[in-house]
Amino acid sequence: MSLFSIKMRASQKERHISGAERILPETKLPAAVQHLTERALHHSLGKPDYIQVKVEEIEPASLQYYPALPVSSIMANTVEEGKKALITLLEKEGIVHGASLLTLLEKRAPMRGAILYDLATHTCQEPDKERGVRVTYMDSLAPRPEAEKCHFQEALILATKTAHAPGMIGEICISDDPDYVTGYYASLTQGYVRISPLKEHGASLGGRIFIFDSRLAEVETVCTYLEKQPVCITDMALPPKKDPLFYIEEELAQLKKDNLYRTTQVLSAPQTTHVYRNGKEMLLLSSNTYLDLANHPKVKEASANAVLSFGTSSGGSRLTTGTQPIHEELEQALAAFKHTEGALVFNTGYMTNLGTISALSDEDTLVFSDEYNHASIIDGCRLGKGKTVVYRHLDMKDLEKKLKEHPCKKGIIVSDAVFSMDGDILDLPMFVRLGKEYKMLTMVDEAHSTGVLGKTGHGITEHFHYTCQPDILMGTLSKALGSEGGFICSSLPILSYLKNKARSFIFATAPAPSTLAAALSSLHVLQEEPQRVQALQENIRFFCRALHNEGIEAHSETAIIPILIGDEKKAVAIAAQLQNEGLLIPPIRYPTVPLGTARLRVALMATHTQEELTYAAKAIGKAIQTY
Ligand code: WAQ
Ligand code: MG
Repeated sequence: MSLFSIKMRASQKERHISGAERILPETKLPAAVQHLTERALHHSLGKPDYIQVKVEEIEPASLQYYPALPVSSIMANTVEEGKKALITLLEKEGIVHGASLLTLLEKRAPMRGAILYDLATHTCQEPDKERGVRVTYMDSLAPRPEAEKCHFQEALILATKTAHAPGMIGEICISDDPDYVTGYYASLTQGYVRISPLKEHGASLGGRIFIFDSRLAEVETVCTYLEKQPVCITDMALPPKKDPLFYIEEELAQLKKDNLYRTTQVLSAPQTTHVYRNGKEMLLLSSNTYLDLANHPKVKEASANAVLSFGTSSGGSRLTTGTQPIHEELEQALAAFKHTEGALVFNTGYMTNLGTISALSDEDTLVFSDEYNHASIIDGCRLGKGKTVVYRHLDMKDLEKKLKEHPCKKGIIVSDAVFSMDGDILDLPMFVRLGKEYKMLTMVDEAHSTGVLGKTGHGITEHFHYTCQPDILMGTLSKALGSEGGFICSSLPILSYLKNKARSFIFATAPAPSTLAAALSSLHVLQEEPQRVQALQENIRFFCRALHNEGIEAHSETAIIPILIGDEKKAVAIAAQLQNEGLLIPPIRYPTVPLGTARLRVALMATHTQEELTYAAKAIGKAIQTY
């Protein structure tokens, strides 16, 4: 069987980014080339502009096999202690001037290879002083985590090969990775001794010293072995595992450092314009209950009555025992409201998008998705088997360009009707036209347009005077409709398809009757009290004007009025000050919006008064000036 050595090296101009090597049979070569290339392309140091992949055949008979050195660890409290431990290990080897050897590392770094220190003459013998000696042609038979560089395993392979070099006494190693403070001493007599820490966090100091004795072997022999001899390590310890909580805590600490840490906060009182936080009354300016129906007497009564008539749970999936009369009644009402053949209700808006898009996106499908689409759309695309093409936000020219560039057997174009963090509106006529022209299914998420857009709140199709209709209208029951859940309004074949294929529909207990009764009642209220929609639209105009009077840029035709702040920390501080003044407007940050575009996301209700909105605009103006 032929064996090959494969080496990858990625660099950026003068800077080394990453490197790796393997010794593999021919059959594994193509996968390894692909893998190493991918690894080179996705390195935390950035994209390389030069990737070298070198493949050479090696003589199987020349390959030497060694078991990995036995591994042990020394945990020190300080770098000082770590270095002392290292010096003690060197003394056991008969090397008494360990401390001065260590200063050699500082003097010589950075080097790509190692210092070759001769114990007999106390001199450095590496032929290329600037580069040092580089150990190559090594690998292990044991499985390794392929995703990223594992410092420990790569070091153990190198250390085991090096320890078997003729005349070798031992090796000292400190990583040049600023965040990797664990180093080691390795020799045949003492094994691989990990020592942590050997340097301070953030220090770029790193290097290796190979200590050999020229009385036992000539420099040339050592170098030839290190640089040319293929070695395979036969058995290898898995990387020592950290306590699983370590990774959780590390990630949380990072979020806090980046001002991206979030917590939940209790609001007591129903979701309406005034709520209580920590016993203090606050004006709620960020709720999605745009028509203030979650606390409407009729809606509450309908929900309570549903509990009394049908109990507290639907008790099963819609396809087994979970369909009650209210499920079908609501679906009929939604279909009538959106002028479609039918409707299908899901437990949440998130599950609606997740289940619908993933069900429609099979291997042959391309999904074209606006870059600012809601996370539930993005996750639906990720879960689907098809590929996703992202087009620029609301840019129908870019969408058309991408439709041309990516011909496909089947396709879906999906967009929010009103974008949840920007409040801007889709150009539906153009969107539907492109869908027809390119034979794509069109899907529009009406989470923030139902009850908000159109003279009577029917949403985006009413907004565009019923001149066009996408194939699939998705919506939520949890926003203007004051309840909880999501729905699809569409044609009967599409709905039957979803009933059979959308896993978030099939494998979930159907929403409770009380939830659906609330939504159904909200739909009735919306139709009986269209003035709510007009009041909301008037509030939107009024509040944008009030903000302008405070010198704040704000435009919106929807209930969502973003006030751009930019910096995450600043957005958090401004929101905190507003909270002190009795205004509840949480800051919206990455990953909900792109980094550096943190914002206050004001969401209005039909029932906010003009006095309240004037007060809020003034307080926002003042807070922005303070920070
Ligand atoms: N041959 C000789 N020297 C090398 C080589 C090589 N193939 N690769 C790196 N060096 C030298 C070079 O001077 C680097 O600056 C230095 O070693 C450190 O290299 O058990 O990550 O790749 O968890 O940063 C130790 C793991 C990790 C301890 C070592 O080394 C553990 C590490 P790095
Ligand atoms: Mg390194």
